[in-house]
Amino acid sequence: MAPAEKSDTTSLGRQQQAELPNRPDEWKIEQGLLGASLPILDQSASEPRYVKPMEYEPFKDEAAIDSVGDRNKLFKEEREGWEGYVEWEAYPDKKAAAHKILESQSFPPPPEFQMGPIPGQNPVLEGVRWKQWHYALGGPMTKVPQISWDVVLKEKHKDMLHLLQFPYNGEPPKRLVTAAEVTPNPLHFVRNHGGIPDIAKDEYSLQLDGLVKNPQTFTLDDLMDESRFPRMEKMVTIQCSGTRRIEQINLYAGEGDEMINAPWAEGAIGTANYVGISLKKVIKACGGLVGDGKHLEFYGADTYFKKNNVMNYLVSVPWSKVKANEVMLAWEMNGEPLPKIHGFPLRVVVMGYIGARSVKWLYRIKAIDMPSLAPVQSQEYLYFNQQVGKHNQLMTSGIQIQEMPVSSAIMSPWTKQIVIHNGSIHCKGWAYSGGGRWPERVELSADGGFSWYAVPQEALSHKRRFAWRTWEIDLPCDVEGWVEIVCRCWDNSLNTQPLNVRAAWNWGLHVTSSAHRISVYSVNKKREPTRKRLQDFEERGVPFAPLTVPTEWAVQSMDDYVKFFKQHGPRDAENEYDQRDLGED
Ligand SMILES: Nc1nc2c(c(=O)[nH]1)N[C@H]1C(S)=C(S)[C@@H](COP(=O)(O)O)O[C@H]1N2
Ligand SMILES: [Mo]
Repeated sequence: MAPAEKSDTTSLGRQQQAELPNRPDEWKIEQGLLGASLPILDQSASEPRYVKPMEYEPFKDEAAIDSVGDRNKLFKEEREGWEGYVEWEAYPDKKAAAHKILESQSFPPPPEFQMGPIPGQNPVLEGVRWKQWHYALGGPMTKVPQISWDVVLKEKHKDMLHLLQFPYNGEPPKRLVTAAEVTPNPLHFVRNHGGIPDIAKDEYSLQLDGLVKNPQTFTLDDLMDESRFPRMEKMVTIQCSGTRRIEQINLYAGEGDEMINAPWAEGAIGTANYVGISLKKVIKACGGLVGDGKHLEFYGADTYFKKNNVMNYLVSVPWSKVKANEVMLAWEMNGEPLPKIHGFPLRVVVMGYIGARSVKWLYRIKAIDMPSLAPVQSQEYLYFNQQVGKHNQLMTSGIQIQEMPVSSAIMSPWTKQIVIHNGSIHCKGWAYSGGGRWPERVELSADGGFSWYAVPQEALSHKRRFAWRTWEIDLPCDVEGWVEIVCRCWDNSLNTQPLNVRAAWNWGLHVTSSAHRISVYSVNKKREPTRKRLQDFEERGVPFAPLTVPTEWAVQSMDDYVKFFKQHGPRDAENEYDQRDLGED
């Protein structure tokens, strides 16, 4: 166990409080720009008290760590040809050894990027703790962070925004999110909770057991045998429940996943054509479910860390979803074998559900009688009531997120952008609804959500169950200056989006389904005076930006100024009768 944090609290009399010295960044702290450095103000006792934030104290019990034995043997890779795959679920003793190693030392705390500044670099965050967890376990785990990053560099587009280097989390930049209706593989977002296993296709097999009549093991060739399992090809949108989380973070900090939550923008969503088979057929090939079999638990070969425990990535979906042929085992993505980073050689694609259920590097499916008890299902991806937070977060007070609600986002223009236009602002984006529902209408507002224009049908991409629709619109905007552009979607069940982030805000920072809002500085050239002014800037060779730098030359002559007041009367109103008429007193 880590040593208990020193109780770092100070009880202060009123006089003492007033005499506390300033810090160099006092102004920023006072203004909430460095919330993480702000001491907690405890007013619950008779005298107020400050509680300082936790401080990191490195410690390491070498003897305890050494006592677990040779890590190369203990954590050796489970199967020939499966690099980076350590089986944890079948070996409680191995889990206990890993737990002992992790508990016998401390690791750096997660960086505070929500209530403090977010680094301006790519990768944005490094994932120091996960790297150190892997190095601490030792054996084959040591090489996993480097191998995973090499895969990123090889398989992903050079312009990906790497939100977290390890485990890798990345999304395409806005200009590329909806550049095509089908996301090219190198641009599809990636959400990993651990390293990327490297599995040889010929050594691959999938175990199917638990509450099925005839447990079986299938090779990839078995699964690809069309005489046994009919092929399925489907365009599917996978959306991470963390999509657009940055809007919630910008409003209020929260916890997100226990694994540091990636500050996702609008790119944690992607659409691809998958080829594979329906899991239902594979369950049938095993003689169907028996007993209380109701859920299918998927096992991913990567290693997942949670509260000093080590495990494989496990989640489950209900049989009803499988029975509807909405759960696919896929080996092909957009005409290519699955990229390593997306789960090669086989992944689950659960249509219309949160991305977390679409398990990559699938090696086992177990039929069970209730939703998986594994932490990803029971402790993560919960949608809490807003009063649930750090101190009162019960697993059972959150809704386990499955079907994604209706949502949408504007990819162009960008928030805070100055847009010069001819009376309408061209906007682009995506809209999506989970659970097999689809966007029926996408609407935009240029006045903060008071009046709405519908995207014309011909400017929306094709309508499908389980896929997004991309859209474009010329949004009428006569107004100049700051305007708030808002986007919302109505799905085929006429569900729509809450209008502000607060309405959807939750401690886990999941499912930012509120209408997407951006502020844009509108310069409408259709107005003649504006057109002339801009022409003036151009002729003088002076750029319009930066917006906040005053114009160097007068836009109005002094003659015109005087003329105006002559014509319209002076600035101050005169009394109806002259004061002097009242006399002195
Ligand atoms: N084995 C495994 N499967 C996984 C994950 C993971 O970390 N490990 N992440 C899940 C989450 S949270 C999401 S959103 C999707 C993302 O799929 P992608 O990386 O192919 O875009 O994968 C899911 N499947
Ligand atoms: Mo996710």
